[in-house]
Amino acid sequence: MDKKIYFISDLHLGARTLESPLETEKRVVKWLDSVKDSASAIYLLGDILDYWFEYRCVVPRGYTRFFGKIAELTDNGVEVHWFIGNHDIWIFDYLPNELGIILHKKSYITDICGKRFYMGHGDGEGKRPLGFLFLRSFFRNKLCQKLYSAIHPWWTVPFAHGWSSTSRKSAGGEPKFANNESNPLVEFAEEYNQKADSKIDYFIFGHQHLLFKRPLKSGGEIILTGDWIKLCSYVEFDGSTIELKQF
Ligand SMILES: [Mn+2]
Repeated sequence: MDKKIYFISDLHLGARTLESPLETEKRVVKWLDSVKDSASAIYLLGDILDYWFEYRCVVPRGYTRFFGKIAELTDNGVEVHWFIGNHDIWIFDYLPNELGIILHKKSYITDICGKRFYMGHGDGEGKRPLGFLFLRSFFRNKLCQKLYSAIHPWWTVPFAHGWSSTSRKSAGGEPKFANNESNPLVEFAEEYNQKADSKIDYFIFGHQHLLFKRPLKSGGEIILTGDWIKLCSYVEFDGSTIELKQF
């Protein structure tokens, strides 16, 4: 393979808790610019936007530079896959049609250059607190989404941004893990490869805002993609080796 595959997650663009949301967006765009010629595909592994809700006829403001750059890449034949996270859940048909992205609502297994990948945001696997599971199914419920969309954005948008900032510190947000404690995603991957007939070579997840690559006892490796709040990290696969990098 003469081109490369890239993975990033947890940009949380537009988050009120970012020091400068615009600077983060510009930095991401710079990174996209730096990889656009070498990339055959880019996997956005969720929580790319801190909050987003597509109504049938209108969409939220912001993210102009980022969206423009993604559209430029897909127009030039780069495959861009976008996995919804637990913040950018409500992407429906607008972003796929407008930006030419391939939308994934759940984790996805695929073979690239003879390696088997299991990738997703990471909020759908492993042991999670009950409160988180309840909110996850509530947020993903079609009827709840319909009802929510009937409320004027005047009320919902400020609420959602407030919720998103506070939830990062509680059960609804990203779990906090130290690198060495037992990690539900690592446990999930271990168990999966123990039982699987065709083992996964690389499990790749975001969500935890950790950046690491670890061999599994049951075979294969697990990679966490970090974030763009502190780490500005990404994962690069050139067809034979996989590397963690920072921009
Ligand atoms: Mn997340």
